[in-house]
Amino acid sequence: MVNWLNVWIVVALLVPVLLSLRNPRRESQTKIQTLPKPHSHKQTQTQTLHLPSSPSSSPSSNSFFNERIRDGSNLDYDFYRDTCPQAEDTIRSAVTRIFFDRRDSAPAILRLFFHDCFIQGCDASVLLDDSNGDKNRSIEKQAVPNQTLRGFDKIDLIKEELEQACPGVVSCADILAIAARDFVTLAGGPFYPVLTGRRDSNQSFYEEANDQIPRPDDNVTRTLRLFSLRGFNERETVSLLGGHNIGKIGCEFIQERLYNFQGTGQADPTIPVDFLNQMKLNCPENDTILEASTFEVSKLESSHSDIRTSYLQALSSAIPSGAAFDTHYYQSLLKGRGLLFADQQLMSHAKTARLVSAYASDDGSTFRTDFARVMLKLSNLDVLTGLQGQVRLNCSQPVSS
Ligand code: HEM
Ligand SMILES: *[C@@H]1O[C@H](CO)[C@@H](O)[C@H](O)[C@H]1NC(C)=O
Ligand SMILES: *[C@@H]1O[C@H](CO)[C@@H](O)[C@H](O)[C@H]1NC(C)=O
Ligand SMILES: *[C@@H]1O[C@H](CO)[C@@H](O)[C@H](O)[C@H]1NC(C)=O
Ligand SMILES: *[C@@H]1O[C@H](CO)[C@@H](O)[C@H](O)[C@H]1NC(C)=O
Ligand SMILES: *[C@@H]1O[C@H](CO)[C@@H](O)[C@H](O)[C@H]1NC(C)=O
Ligand SMILES: CC(=O)N[C@H]1CO[C@H](CO)[C@@H](O)[C@@H]1O
Repeated sequence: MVNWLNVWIVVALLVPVLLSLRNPRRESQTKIQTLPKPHSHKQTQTQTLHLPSSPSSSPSSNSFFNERIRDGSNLDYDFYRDTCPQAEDTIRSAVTRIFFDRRDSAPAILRLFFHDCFIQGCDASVLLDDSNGDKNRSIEKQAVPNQTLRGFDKIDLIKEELEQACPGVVSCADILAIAARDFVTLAGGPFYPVLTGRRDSNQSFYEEANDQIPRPDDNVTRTLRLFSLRGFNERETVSLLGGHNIGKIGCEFIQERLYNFQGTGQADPTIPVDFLNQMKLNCPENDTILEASTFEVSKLESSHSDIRTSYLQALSSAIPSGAAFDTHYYQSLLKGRGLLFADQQLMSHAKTARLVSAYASDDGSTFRTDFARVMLKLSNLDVLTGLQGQVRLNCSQPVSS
């Protein structure tokens, strides 16, 4: 009884916060409803949350138990307090150990988490190695914009530790959500609370990932549209892209921008000359093509990461300290020095450009506050809870029913 009381106190405290994080603009609400996803009617559930002020009225709704809930109001504070009280500590110490061994794990896991939540919600679908036991079907992690995702082994490592401590209890989706938060914090980013109780999907979503993961050559219109379909407004989108403060970008993602922009055979004319030369030096022409053909020949001994040797370090990662999560991403955009076309596009739309300037113009506190809020919102996106989904034993395999 006491536990349930606690749960409702926490829910009562959190619902107003969560509602305040919701996009108040009607525009994206209507866009959400046109989302061509099989579960699109779940949005009505989210909208009804506006009306009742008492949190206890939402679980009484029928669809509560069947639909993914967009705003995470069905998640719980410290969900594992009885079933695996050490879960969050275990994750934090594993993440800390991994981070000090491989600092580049932080951007890898942050990106993995973004890709997971963006496609059918934070349900660990991106971690699956097959789709419903059908190894012939393509899976999310093979979808084109996904191809260079890394860090799966780190999540497996953490999962193994938790399986030893509390077998079959902690979902891969929760592990990924908490690990992403802990990595962000270690990398110098802001701390934000992560609720728990996510369940894992039993399937992977290849077509959706191919279609809906933003692409590096997307214009700002498409980028904003993809994010608004998930309830993120312009401000939230611009702050979320601040994830590009850390990590590295494979040259293949900017080849076309440097050498054959929109089929012109030329570089993107908006890139400042000195920056263009610097990027070309890091990413020589035809590099990936050459490597790709080598790949065909030496497929057997060459693992995927060996093929892609040329990386352009995001300009931050030269700074080894925790200072990477500052405003340099936005300052680069102001100077026309964004790495991806999609990054720089934020400057070509009045509203997003204003936001970039705003983030770049103080000590970073506006960005950090917004980034914490938007990560909290991302973490709650379309989660499965209760009897939905499952808890995987191995993050790359669904539990067969
Ligand atoms: C318009 C939206 C976005 C596009 C087009 C995009 C695209 C990309 C691309 C092409 C890479 C390079 C991957 C590689 O070379 O292996 C990358 C890296 C990365 N992205 Fe994004 N991304 C977007 C939004 C986001 C968001 C919202 C986040 C997180 C909040 C994020 C986090 C990262 C991180 C941390 C990396 C570095 C990964 C690493 O070092 O392994 N991205 N992104
Ligand atoms: C996968 O494809 C192979 C050959 O294309 C076929 O023999 C096998 O039965 C398929 N497996 C499944 C699970 O569909
Ligand atoms: C996967 O879950 C969905 C509902 O979430 C269910 O309809 C389907 O039968 C499940 N598939 C398998 C193979 O368990
Ligand atoms: C942006 O890209 C979409 C397709 O991805 C295209 O339909 C649209 O015309 C583009 N908008 C601009 C302003 O280039
Ligand atoms: C790159 O490839 C294109 C087309 O194959 C070719 O025309 C060009 O000369 C190559 N550039 C370099 C630097 O090798
Ligand atoms: C999890 O499943 C993968 C196959 O998808 C397998 O390679 C791996 O060894 C399994 N991990 C554990 C801990 O059993
Ligand atoms: C990084 C990567 O694999 N890029 C590929 C994206 O998809 C297009 C079209 O399918 C390929 O041409 C790229 O090589």
